[in-house]
Amino acid sequence: MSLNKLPINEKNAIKEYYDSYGYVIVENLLNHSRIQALLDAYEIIKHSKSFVFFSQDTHLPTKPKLTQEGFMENSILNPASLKLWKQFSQSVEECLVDENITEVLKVLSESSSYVMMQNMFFDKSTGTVEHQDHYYLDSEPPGKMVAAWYSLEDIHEDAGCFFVLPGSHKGRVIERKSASNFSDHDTFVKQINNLINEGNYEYRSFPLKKGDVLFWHPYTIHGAYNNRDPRFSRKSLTAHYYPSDLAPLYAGKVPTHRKTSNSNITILGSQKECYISNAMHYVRYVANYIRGRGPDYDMRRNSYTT
Ligand SMILES: O=C(O)CCC(=O)C(=O)O
Ligand SMILES: [Fe+2]
Repeated sequence: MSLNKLPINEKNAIKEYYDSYGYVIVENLLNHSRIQALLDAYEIIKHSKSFVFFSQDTHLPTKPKLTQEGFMENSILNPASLKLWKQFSQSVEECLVDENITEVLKVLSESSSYVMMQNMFFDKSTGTVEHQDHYYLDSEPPGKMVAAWYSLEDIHEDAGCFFVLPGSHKGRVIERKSASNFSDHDTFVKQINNLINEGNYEYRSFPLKKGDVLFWHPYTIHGAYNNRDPRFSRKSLTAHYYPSDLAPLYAGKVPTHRKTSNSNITILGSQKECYISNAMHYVRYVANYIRGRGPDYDMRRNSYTT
């Protein structure tokens, strides 16, 4: 099937497609020089012996482990908050607050300013299990968050493509049972599988081109395939934004924000909180090493197949 990609000036078509299918691809949205600045900064940190980050796929503080081909095995949670790695975090942030992004967000959720609540960086596919983002994070009231998947290179179809299940945003939504922990995550994965079987949804996967951005709804079921050929990386960013007149779902206290170069986007968490959380990755890395502690949950599909 050919991919239905829309140019940024087709605003009505972008909104209609998103509302109908629960996702939309806007082609060539992200500036290639911003991508290059990020990839240059990444090449430096991935070889650094002192780089510790929180791995999004295994939910553990981790050091870079590279494949034979030189790609990092784990995805990075909140790369834009790694303030101890300034060049890298700043270049991630510049991609995620690009003015073209707010142009599309405005069309999709009819607000003029946004808060970015989470972001991720992938070098290769970690084979993300099927899920709805709403279980982990959303706006309050729910359903107004918009997620974005940024292609940082031309993605090969064997690279472990990102996929969505079109129309699944109109079906049932699975809630997290406890606001404060993810203890029912295994049940959630099973419930999502049941929804997929009941709804008989199609899987639509995306070998996107560098600079393309895919936006999706917090109720849309999505995930990523495992890599099928180790020669192919799948360099990508993702971020989740909610309209700034709303609150984040499950927020225990009034959240702090930091400003960005785009006056219409702030990011959850102050500069000081970023430094503290970055330093805590080192503390937890050492503590986990000593105590042999495991993760609270895991996002890799391989962890759920028997
Ligand atoms: O790119 C992936 O593998 C998954 C990303 C994702 O699920 C997200 O950002 O919400
Ligand atoms: Fe997701």
